[in-house]
Amino acid sequence: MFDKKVLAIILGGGQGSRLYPLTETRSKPAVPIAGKYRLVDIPISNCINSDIKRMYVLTQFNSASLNRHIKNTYHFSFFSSAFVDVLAAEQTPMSNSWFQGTADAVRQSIHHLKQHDFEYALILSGDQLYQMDFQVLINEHIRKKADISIATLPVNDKDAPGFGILKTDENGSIKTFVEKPPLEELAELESEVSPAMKAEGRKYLASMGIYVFNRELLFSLLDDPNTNDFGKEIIPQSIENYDVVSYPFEGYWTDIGNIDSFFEANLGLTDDIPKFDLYNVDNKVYTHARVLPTSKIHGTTLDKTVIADGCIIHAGKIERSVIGIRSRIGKETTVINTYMMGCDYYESLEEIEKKHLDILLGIGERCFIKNAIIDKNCRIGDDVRINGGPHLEDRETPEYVVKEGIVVIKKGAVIPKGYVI
Ligand code: ADQ
Ligand code: ADP
Repeated sequence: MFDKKVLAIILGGGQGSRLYPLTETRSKPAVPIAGKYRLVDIPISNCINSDIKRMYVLTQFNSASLNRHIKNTYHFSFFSSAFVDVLAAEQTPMSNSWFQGTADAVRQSIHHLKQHDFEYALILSGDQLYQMDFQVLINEHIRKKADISIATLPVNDKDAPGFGILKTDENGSIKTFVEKPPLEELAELESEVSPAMKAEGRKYLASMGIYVFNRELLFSLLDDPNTNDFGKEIIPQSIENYDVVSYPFEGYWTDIGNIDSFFEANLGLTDDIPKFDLYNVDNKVYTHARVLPTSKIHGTTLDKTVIADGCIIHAGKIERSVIGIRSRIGKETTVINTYMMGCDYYESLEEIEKKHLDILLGIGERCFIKNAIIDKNCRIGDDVRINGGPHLEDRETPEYVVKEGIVVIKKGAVIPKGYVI
């Protein structure tokens, strides 16, 4: 059984350019995180844990890996009407353009949404790391008889210009909403926040991009073809005419829409007590259940490191790193501050011999890898040195990209023996 009042719509990504090159060959929801999951597993798991089991994932780019992941992972009973479906930007007789923004993405999928019975549309972003019980949000929306509810979180002045910032009246109704305000407008947007938040300098209420809309209101707002974006148009216009209510949230929440925040969110999982709890049995994060062997580690000093299943590791030292499924790391190699996504498959000895492969999948021997993201299926030869950090300038080659000091090795790249970055 599940909540039949709610239909979830997960905004899976626009161009995905901020996560490039991780989105070069796959859509954003399919980007691997935390060694064994994909980005889309986070909002989907939050929905499942909240008894919401009808979900559409809207994406601009219909990658094979996203479809395979969803198809292989989320099986609901044959007799249930629960589903997770991917809706990719498609050309229909009504429209020949791609999604122009978040609201336009929902508008272009409206014929799919209208086929379902539901009272509330729960609209979620696909690139955030958090755990939230959406039932509490929906119940508050109903209790307050709101037209639209927005989950909100206090942020500091450094982060505020990146969000929709709002102010409420004493009942929590939103009276002011400015999408991405410039620094000089911030003074007028301060809110009363809890003493704990104030002490951290988090005095602006930010929209988390998590919305509840009453069904008919959503459809009527989308009737106006000039409203392409929730943050830029729909929400600022709606606060004039409808009761738009803030749902305050103070748990861990982070946007993982760019390389830097994606990197830190992954490495944050290696902290003693990570802010994002993957070990909570009441709030499981679901993903593809693979039948992989346990990981085998030989002669390696491990510190603050998370290692997924199916790895074969002979490294000398691994520190503050996340090592993904089926990773292979050779002898005397050092890996520091690195997210290695792992591999989709193993290479058999026959294959290696037949194809005369001299650089194998994974990381070779005597390498030094620091401040890097290594996408899936990479081959890094022996004696390679990758030393990421602020001393490196942003640049791109066919094999890798440097963004804000983080070296991102592209999916399937081959880094020759002895190469230095
Ligand atoms: P942003 O995150 O800047 O601000 P946006 O880039 O439009 O907004 O993305 C919202 C979500 O929708 C992301 O998950 C994105 O990948 C996805 N998305 C964007 N365009 C899409 C498209 N055409 N098709 C499918 N998915 C698409 C928004 C709000 C702010 C709020 C922040 C919170 O506008 O008010 O503060 O989210 O992160
Ligand atoms: P996982 O959920 O385990 O990451 P995926 O659904 O991404 O798995 O599938 C792994 C992909 O790798 C599959 O499409 C599989 O066909 C592919 N694959 C398996 N063996 C090989 C190989 N030898 N060469 C290239 N791709 C392979």
